[in-house]
Amino acid sequence: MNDMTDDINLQNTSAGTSLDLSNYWMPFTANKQFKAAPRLLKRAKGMYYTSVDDRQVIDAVSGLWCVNAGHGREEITQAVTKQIAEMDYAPSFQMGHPIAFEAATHVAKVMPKGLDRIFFTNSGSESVDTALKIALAYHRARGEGQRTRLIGRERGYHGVGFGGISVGGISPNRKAFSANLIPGVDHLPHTHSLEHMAFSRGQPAWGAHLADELERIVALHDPSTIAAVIVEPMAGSAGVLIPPQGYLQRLREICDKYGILLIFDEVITGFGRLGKATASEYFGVTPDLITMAKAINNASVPMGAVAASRKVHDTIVDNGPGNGIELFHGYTYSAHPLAAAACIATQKIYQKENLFERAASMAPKLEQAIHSLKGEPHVIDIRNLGLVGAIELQPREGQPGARAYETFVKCFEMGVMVRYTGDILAFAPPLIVEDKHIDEIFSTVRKAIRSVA
Ligand code: PXG
Ligand code: PLP
Repeated sequence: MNDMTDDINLQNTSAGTSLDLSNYWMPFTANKQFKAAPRLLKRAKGMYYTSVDDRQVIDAVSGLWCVNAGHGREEITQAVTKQIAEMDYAPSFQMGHPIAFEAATHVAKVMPKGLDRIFFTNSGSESVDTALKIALAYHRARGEGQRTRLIGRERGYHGVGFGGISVGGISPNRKAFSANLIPGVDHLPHTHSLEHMAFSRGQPAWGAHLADELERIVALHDPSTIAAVIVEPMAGSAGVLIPPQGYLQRLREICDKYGILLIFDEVITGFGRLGKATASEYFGVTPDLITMAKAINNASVPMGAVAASRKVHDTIVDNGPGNGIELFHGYTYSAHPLAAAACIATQKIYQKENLFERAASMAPKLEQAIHSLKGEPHVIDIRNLGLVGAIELQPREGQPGARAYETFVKCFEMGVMVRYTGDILAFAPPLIVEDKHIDEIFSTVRKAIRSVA
């Protein structure tokens, strides 16, 4: 019996009267700070969470950028319930089940033309490590096994696997593990500049030239050593960094020139966030591999995937042994039946309700609402693209992140759940959002910003 419990009295816990907060070591959370003043949710429907103290909290960030169809969708509940009763689990190594194939077909249908070979994982982090391994396997299969170098970007977030933090560019995520990051990685500069792009609406006009840094990196290492470049087409996690006009096109050109694979990490941008199925479609730039997760099944059951071009897939599979495994990679839960059932139900909702188009049609409303906060205290930038927005606050002297954290807590107390990173508040409401929800979100955020010193 552990007597180091940290009981807190809360109604409506499954235990009845009290909840012990000590055992659960929370991810990416200030555990001590949180447990001293917890923020707990117990229910969700549509645009709203209900907190354990029975307050309605509007979801301004789709959970964690993932519940794109809104909460509590009946069709998904039914599909998962039916599936668990019918077949709870089936292995995916040397065995298959029909709905895995069906889910892959649904996902392939909304990917850019030609990226229709789908490898399932259980998270964005796993998708990233999978895509990096596929890139290495591709070059090896075509007799260029010396192409091992991977290029990421500063301020990139690619999950928390060793591959993902190595190509990622978020310093606190790398620092404690720096001696053990995978070797042979270089980084492009990030594209964010307040000086040149503060208060831009949509894609900033400045910064396409930053893609040319790839030429410098290629010259330094020699193209024959480079396997892949991985970037988020729009960086979400590091604070909503919107690609300059022409930047992604230029990266594609340089990759093509040197035979380098281009990977778009669409874990956040996939499934309608920018108003198209993918950011690739939105920007008109087609990578060789796309990583996805989150909204693939409305985050109802953990699932991720990598979409590979036929060129990449066929090179690996056709060069493999006739009767042997072509790619030594996969997860126990790849294409888990519950995740696959949820994926199919989710994709049907997106299609039936035209949710990607809906995101595009709501984007101007979000743009207008968020930019109306220009001039509020400490606001040094506001940016937006599709159904994504960010407000950057002036950091408090010697206390980076404190001002945004306090604003985030205030918002939650006032009934809006936002996300913050550093001194940046991020917004990404479910694609079912209506005008009145956007008004509710930003009028509350305005009050919260005014109330924080
Ligand atoms: N790539 C990208 C581009 C992501 O945004 C991952 C990979 C990793 O996915 P998993 O499923 O392993 O977490 C992500 C995840 C935030 C926030 O608010 C963003 C993510 C996760 C948690 C919080 O910035 N993105
Ligand atoms: N560790 C051990 C001991 C295992 O047996 C396995 C899978 O069989 C794993 C890790 C990997 O687990 P997963 O396939 O869920 O990623």
